[in-house]
Amino acid sequence: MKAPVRVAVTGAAGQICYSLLFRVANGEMFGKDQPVILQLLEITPALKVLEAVAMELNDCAFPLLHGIVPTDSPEVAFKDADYALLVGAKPRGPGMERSDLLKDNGKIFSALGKIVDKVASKNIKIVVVGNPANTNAYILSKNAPSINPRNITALTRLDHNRGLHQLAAKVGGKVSDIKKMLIWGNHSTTQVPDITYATINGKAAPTVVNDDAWTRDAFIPTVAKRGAAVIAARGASSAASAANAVVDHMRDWVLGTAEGDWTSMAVSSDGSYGIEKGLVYSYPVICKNGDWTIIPNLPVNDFIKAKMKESEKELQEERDTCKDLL
Ligand code: NAX
Repeated sequence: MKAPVRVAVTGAAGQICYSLLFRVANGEMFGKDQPVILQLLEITPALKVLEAVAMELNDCAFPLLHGIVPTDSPEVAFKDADYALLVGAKPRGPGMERSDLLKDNGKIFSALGKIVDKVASKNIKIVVVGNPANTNAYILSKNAPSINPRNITALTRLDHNRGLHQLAAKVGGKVSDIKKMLIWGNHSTTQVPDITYATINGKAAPTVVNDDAWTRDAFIPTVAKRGAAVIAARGASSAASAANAVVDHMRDWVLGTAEGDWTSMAVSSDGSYGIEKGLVYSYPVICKNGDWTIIPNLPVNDFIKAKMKESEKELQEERDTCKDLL
């Protein structure tokens, strides 16, 4: 049996974590031979609910779950953590401007960054889920200078998975027939879902779809605004599908992407595709041996390029709003 890995999870008593934690404890994220210790962080008023989550986790009797540490102390939650799933964030309240949300959540992530820098494993792999996810990851990275920025990512896998479903539904196929879906940019409505390189049973998706107007006017906005559509239908934001995407993101990063496919991850830009270096931007990546590589030199058409720039601009604006936290 392998030694257990320590997984810090924030917002652990919230909606997403109520799906996520059980799947991590069941071996779906790190493999069926990898025990885990869950180090669960919540704010103090949510500790009672967190205790109940811990009780339920224990009552599942997962063989791979070697320990649970529920706490309201970030120092305890991140101590020696090998992985971090950063879900906890403040939701946007009534009358709150996007810039207020940015600043409030930015404060959470700058504080967490300093603590990660101090107490976590130097090889920690982090995925940020709490919104605005890309900019929160950027802020955390700037406040954790001893952690390689390559190890601090943000979640766009839910958008990627939403794209797979929309494309499969359009052609009456299965999601498993599709490879090389792609989300560029920010996890926001400026994201750029792109099927240019996708294949369906090995055939070029744009040729199979044969409907550029659908791709431009239906596919892109439907995927980009799917979060709002779920809120409108459910009265709460996506939870189980977000948890599933976190599992997919981390599993692929740690255990590798499938042969012949890639995935979408928001990672620290190396300047690829003309995007400002250091911004946390969603790219197509392959993962191998616990590391990711951006797919280089894809030919990008002018329509997509313009949209990629818009998303970059939004990320630059978000970053500038939070300058005092960097
Ligand atoms: P919930 O409000 O159900 O849960 C959030 C939890 O975080 C709460 O229990 C709260 O007490 C806790 N929390 C707040 N501040 C904290 C702090 N400083 N330290 C530790 N815990 C803290 O929200 P949920 O539905 O679970 O969503 C969580 C976040 O995910 C939100 O920011 C949401 O916007 C974001 N999402 C991101 C997605 C993505 O694809 N990147 C998709 C789904 C989701 O919208």
